Amino acid sequence: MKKSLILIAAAAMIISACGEKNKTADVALSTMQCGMCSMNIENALSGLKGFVSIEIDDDKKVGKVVYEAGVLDMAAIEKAIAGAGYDANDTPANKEAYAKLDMCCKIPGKE
Ligand SMILES: [Cu+2]
Repeated sequence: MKKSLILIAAAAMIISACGEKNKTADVALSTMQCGMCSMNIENALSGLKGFVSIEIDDDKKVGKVVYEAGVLDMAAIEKAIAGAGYDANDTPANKEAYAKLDMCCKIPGKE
């Protein structure tokens, strides 16, 4: 009896630890234009320590990002996306990175 209680407690600890570890957040990607932008953004994040995944809705221009809390935070995620040439929430795109984007990835009418 005592043994099974300990096992249950251990399992509960493992489950809650997993739940705490990964955080999911939406990031507004208002300046992205096409599927290539999604790839650029994914590439920019893939090198970050603590990055788990991002699921980008091209139509809504929103990314659902999963990351390890305590290792990575939203500020670093926004900075990496901005560094790839895209606005991320309220963090504006890096101008030099934006200038290097392919034409299809630029905002129509904005060089
Ligand atoms: Cu694009």
